[in-house]
Amino acid sequence: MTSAPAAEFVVVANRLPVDRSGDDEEPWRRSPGGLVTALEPVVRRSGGAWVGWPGQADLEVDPFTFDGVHLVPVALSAAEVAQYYEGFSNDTIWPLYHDVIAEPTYHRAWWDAYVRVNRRFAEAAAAVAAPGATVWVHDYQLQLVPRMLRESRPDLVIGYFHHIPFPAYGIFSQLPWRAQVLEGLLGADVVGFQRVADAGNFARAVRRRFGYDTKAGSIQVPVEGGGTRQAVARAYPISIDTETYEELARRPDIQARAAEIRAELGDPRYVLLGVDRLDYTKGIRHRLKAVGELFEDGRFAVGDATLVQVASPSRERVAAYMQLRDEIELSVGRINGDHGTVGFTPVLYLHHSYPREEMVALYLAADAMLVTALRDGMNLVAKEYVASRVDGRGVLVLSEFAGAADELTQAVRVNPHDIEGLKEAIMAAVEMPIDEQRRRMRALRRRVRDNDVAAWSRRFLDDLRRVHEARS
Ligand code: GDG
Repeated sequence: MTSAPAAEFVVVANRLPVDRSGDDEEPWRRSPGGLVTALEPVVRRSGGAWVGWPGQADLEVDPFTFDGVHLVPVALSAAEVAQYYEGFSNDTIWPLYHDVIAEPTYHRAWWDAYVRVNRRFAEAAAAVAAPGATVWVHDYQLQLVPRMLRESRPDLVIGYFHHIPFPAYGIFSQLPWRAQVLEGLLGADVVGFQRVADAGNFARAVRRRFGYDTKAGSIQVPVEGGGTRQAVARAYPISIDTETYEELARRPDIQARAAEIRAELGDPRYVLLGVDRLDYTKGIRHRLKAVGELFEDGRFAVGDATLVQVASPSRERVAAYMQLRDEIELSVGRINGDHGTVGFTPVLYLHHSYPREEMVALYLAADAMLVTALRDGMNLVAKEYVASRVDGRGVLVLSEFAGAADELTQAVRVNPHDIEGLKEAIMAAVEMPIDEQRRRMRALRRRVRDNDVAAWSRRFLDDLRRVHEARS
């Protein structure tokens, strides 16, 4: 590996902000996504670096610069992808932290791989960080990195942001390696969460497990040789690049596409929309059940309503995801078989990914957006829908178990487990008078505009600086 320049700001995330393109001339392309949009400008401005996996097993690539950002690839073998990523990250931590909606699998070999890979990320970050640099570690795949970094590089300012929920101690304590994970996270100066409740769960777990003093999110962590160091656990609700969504939604071609989508659907009275990674946390089955029953009960008839469900392919080699896909496809087939006609499809199910332009056209075409997550760190789709409704119309139906519910209080709130309640909420959404739609949408849009992703990263990094300054 060529040696990397010393960076003042380093992002460490499971994935690099680029994907392999398959094109020899330009082998990398920028991967879409909110995190990349938020952090790339900060990394670029500071001449910083981004440490992450390039997304393919056994791909060894030297550090390189892309669009002014120094990228440091961390290679994973096929066995490590299976054990650290698909195994421990996505089949142990993911279900456990989403309140055991699916049963977590505990394998000691997966844990060993997780420790090994976390160490590799920590070493790569330590090698590229300048003296006293700020390192921002992201998400549940890398919970051990903050402590590993602090041990090897006590000079660094270390932040960690947790994108998914942090569960109550009664659930978290199942984890055989709970103490190591808490210690890992406590290596950070600031541990950021989506919701106040997540930060509270973390602080309580630390208190229960280690008996450390935790007051108002400030945790006193003992240091070697005596005394304590402050770590802060606080909520920083993540957001989107609001302006980009507004710009896309104002484009005449995208508005025309939205009209075309409605026409292609056969101009149903109501278009309902779901957009999710195909994941058991998203409540897709509950949503389908509710919509299916509305047809069953005769509250929707032929031509009344079409649910467009985009379910982008995700984690397809993990057994729980294969099973979920089968269940969803069975359910879609049943609803369409029972209630469809030659010219009318009650549920249009799309197991693909789409370009962002098409997503915005879908947002604009939908009378109601159904976000029925059983548990979700934030749910950016809810915010994207709101940002895209430059016409001030449309209704967001939002699960109270999504982090976004804390902020988007003008949405129609649902408990997705309550199928009757969900059906009523869908009917209320499609029948909502325009005036009320506008009133609610105005408040929702203000919220998403005032708290965009740039404000989110600023808030986090300002706090990180403050905590560090208070220490030195
Ligand atoms: C995790 C947490 C937290 C989806 N399908 C397509 C597509 N998407 C985009 C959406 C949105 C993103 O993917 C999904 O973000 P979410 O927040 O809704 O959910 P997760 O992927 O589970 O994300 C979550 C998030 O991290 C950030 O902290 O909010 O709680 O689980 O941006 O638009 N984008 C395109 N085509 C698709 O087919 N272009």
